[in-house]
Amino acid sequence: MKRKKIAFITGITGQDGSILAEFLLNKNYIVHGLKRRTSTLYSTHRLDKIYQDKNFKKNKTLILHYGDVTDGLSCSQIIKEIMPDEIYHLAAQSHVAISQVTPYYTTMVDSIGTLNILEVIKSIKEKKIKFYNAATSEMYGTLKGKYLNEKTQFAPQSPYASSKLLSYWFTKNYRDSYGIFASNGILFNHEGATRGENFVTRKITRFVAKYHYEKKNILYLGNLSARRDWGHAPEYVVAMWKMLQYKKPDDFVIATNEAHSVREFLIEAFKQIGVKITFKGTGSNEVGIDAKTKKIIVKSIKYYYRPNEVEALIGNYSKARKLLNWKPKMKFKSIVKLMVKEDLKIYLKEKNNS
Ligand code: NAP
Ligand code: G4F
Repeated sequence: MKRKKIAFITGITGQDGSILAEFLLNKNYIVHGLKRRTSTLYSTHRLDKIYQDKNFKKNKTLILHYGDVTDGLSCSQIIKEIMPDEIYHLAAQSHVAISQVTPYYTTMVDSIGTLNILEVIKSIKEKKIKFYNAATSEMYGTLKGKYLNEKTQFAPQSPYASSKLLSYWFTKNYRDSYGIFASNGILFNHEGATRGENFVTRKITRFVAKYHYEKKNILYLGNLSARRDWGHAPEYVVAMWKMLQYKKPDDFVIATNEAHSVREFLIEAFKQIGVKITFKGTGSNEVGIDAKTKKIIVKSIKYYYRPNEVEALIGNYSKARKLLNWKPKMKFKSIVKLMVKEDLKIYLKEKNNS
């Protein structure tokens, strides 16, 4: 019988890590994940779906290990114990605005965390462990009238983006200097039903679900004109896996070649509950109005504006299409629809449990 491949995922409790774990288990991998100690037991809620699957106990192996990517010693002990074939390094302080108030911490996790894992891989001589690094489109900074690809120059505009750029370079340097199979996935924004609640898409879809049932409150946001290339997260984890199955390590942009504004996201999300939203004003004075009731339901406020905001990002995924045979499937409107639909269900579930 063929030996099962072993994967180790840092950031397994996050949006991408939990989706990737499910994908790899379905591909018959043994999956190990790194989880942080928290004061509640519920940091693993995104993995519940896997544990609740009735085939899980029979056929699947998912093992979680306590640790932290800033603690090189614990990472080393775990990796040497499990000796994975592939490491998917997704752990990060992944919120751009929060990186602006925690720049040191963000750098320790997002840059030094990556270095810690690469050092362990370098020290292991008896196995060639493949490494995936979660790089990001934020490394480019504001788009200057072009579709961004692997050759575009980076110009990071936040501590998050700068620390991810260092992590990108560590990955490339360890590949070029030590022959490690280390690839960077330069992923553009990707969303889904389990997206963190303080990213703009999920913040909107959670509010819309609540508004549908309660018909009250105002959603406070920042820059409604910001444009992002939003894809569907489950498709993006497939790209991560494809990068590590490719014949050689390399760097790949994963995107949709399309961008939409936060305002367009709002219009589409409210449409799902039969609400037409119109806008008045500009910048941090802009408001969104329920066209039927004439009530203000969205307000742009300075508090959520970022210093040195990345105004727009659009990716060009041609290299991934050509070399990995990867392309995005779900379009913007379907992503919004899916997220609102799931949040309507979640609203009712939370209501019934309270
Ligand atoms: P996420 O939902 O914020 O998940 C981040 C994960 O990292 C969580 O499991 C978190 O654990 C873990 N983590 C944070 N600090 C850690 C530490 N010091 N040690 C160990 N684990 C730690 O992020 P995501 O959206 O899944 O994104 C996955 C990765 O891709 C991140 O590196 C992100 O920067 C990058 N990325 C994301 C996107 C996107 O649009 N989603 C685009 C480009 C790049 P807790 O659950 O305990 O907090
Ligand atoms: O949803 P966001 O916070 O995502 P952002 O900053 O683009 O970062 C995400 O995507 C990156 C890939 O490009 C990842 F690397 C990163 O880890 C993360 O997953 O904000 C999107 C846009 C921004 O321009 C922001 O200024 O929405 C704007 N925005 C407007 N009002 C808001 C809000 N963002 C948030 N989080 N909250 C608001 O109230």
